[in-house]
Amino acid sequence: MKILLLLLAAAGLCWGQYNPNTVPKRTSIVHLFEWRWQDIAEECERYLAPNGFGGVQVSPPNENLVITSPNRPWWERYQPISYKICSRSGNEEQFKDMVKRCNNVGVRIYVDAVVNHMCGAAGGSGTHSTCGSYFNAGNRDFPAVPYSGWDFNDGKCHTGSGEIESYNDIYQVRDCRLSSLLDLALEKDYVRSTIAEYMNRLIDMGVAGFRIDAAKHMWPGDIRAFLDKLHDLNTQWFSEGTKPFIYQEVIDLGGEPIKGSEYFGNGRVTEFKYGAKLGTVIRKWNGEKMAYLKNWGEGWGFVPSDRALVFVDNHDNQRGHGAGGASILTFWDARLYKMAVGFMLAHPYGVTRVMSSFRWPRYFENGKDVNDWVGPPSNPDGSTKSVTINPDTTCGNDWVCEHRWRQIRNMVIFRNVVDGEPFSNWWDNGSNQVAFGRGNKGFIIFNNDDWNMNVYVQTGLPAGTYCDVISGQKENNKCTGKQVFVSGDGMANFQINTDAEDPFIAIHVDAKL
Ligand code: AAO
Repeated sequence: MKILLLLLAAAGLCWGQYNPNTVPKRTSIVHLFEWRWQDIAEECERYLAPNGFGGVQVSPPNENLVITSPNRPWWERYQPISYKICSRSGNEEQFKDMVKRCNNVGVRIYVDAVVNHMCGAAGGSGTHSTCGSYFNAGNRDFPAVPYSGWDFNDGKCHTGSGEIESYNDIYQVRDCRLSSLLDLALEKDYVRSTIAEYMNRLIDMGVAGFRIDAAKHMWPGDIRAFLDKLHDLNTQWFSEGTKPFIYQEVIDLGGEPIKGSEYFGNGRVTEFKYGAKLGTVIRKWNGEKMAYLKNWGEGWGFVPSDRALVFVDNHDNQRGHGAGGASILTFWDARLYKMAVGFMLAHPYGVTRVMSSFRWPRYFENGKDVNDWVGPPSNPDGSTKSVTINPDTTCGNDWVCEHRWRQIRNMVIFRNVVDGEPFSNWWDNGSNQVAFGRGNKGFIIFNNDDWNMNVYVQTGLPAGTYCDVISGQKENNKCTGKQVFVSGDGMANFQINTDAEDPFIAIHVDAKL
């Protein structure tokens, strides 16, 4: 008995924070990439809360280098100059207002924490930063933090160039520069404390957790050291003793010595195999079929479900940065993309993140998008354009708002309805027609074959007439889409033509007529 209690106490002391701290029955995160704080605050109130979104991943809020060649790329926000809350998304007052208003309607805010490095070595010197703070990249001088030469890893990296030259050397990956970005010396208590102080300011404002950018480029123990210094969440919105949600960006597609599992002690990790494999399957590349998805999850060599943060695409691999390759599905391939996001949201594996993008003038030369750098929709003075809402609820000003697409939004709701229910009633035709349920709460069926589908399958659902939430939804007890009739034994007939606009159907108990 004593030993059991000791073990339980030890588990309780274990720092890792795997829970997204969402309100009950809200299960998904949306990444509102490059959105302004004011727009996010409004989106929480007018759309995310009413539609059951759990939280928002926001772009890095701290001061960054202003890059004019190319002209204000989205990636300048991954080059910190200081930890002042001051970026193209807004100032500190606007950030605080957003966190408060989102929390007040039960939508959490997760900050993208860029703490592995500062700006690039060739960032120059001056005040060309989003808040006008002076810095000198050449001298490693960032007085607005302050950091100086002592706080960087220059002496520790052993490659000739000072850059990561091989991902097969775990020391280079952690101690050298990623794409020339000045690498912070995270073994120093001063650096750890400075980072923790930045994160604590955000926690005190009401932030619910963090994406740890470039976590693979930091030693797991160094991350642990600054996480250990973090406050519990603000008790205005969270119960006492709640730790921030942590998900670490570790790209592990296999084939490199650094494994995602090394980071489990700190929190969840981004499972990049998920989107890369799902894209391959839905595109039917390499002989893959949806029937093989029967054991999706750990069965495919992914990290354990309770350690995974998953997504179909992210802000990097939707434009050829980072990892995942050509198989990654994005809004540019809308029909297949909706199927992939639908599959992800219906499947119990992992904490799910939905991408919400801006449109850019994608243009391929020799297989590479030469406009992969283009920043958010912006005005001539460089300020980010607001997100306008069209009468049909879609977004204007080149904001794509995938999270507002009916099929995706309704699957976010589906995931909430089936939360906690087991994966059940798998069916497949040995090819690309598959279906599965979530206990007796929801059911989804796909036809990704080149022929029509007409089948009777077991749904596990109570008898009744259900409204398909892909082709429409239940409104005032009427269905604006297809109807599905489930008989007393749980069986139902599904017909999906190969040329259907969206070749999948999803039903759940809250969409029963
Ligand atoms: C920009 C310029 C650079 C310039 C620099 C400094 O583009 O030319 O040197 O400024 O002036 C973003 C942009 C960068 C940008 C940076 C700073 O993506 O282009 O640099 O802001 O402005 C690695 C990291 C991963 C990182 C990813 C992009 O491990 O952490 O690269 N993602 C995060 C953010 C990202 C951000 C940063 C980090 C930096 O999400 O937005 O960068 O804060 C392999 C490795 C991966 C590695 C990739 C790419 O992947 O495994 O760890 O990701 O290479 O280098 C197959 C393999 C797969 C492999 C992949 C690509 O898929 O299976 O393992 O090929 O080779």
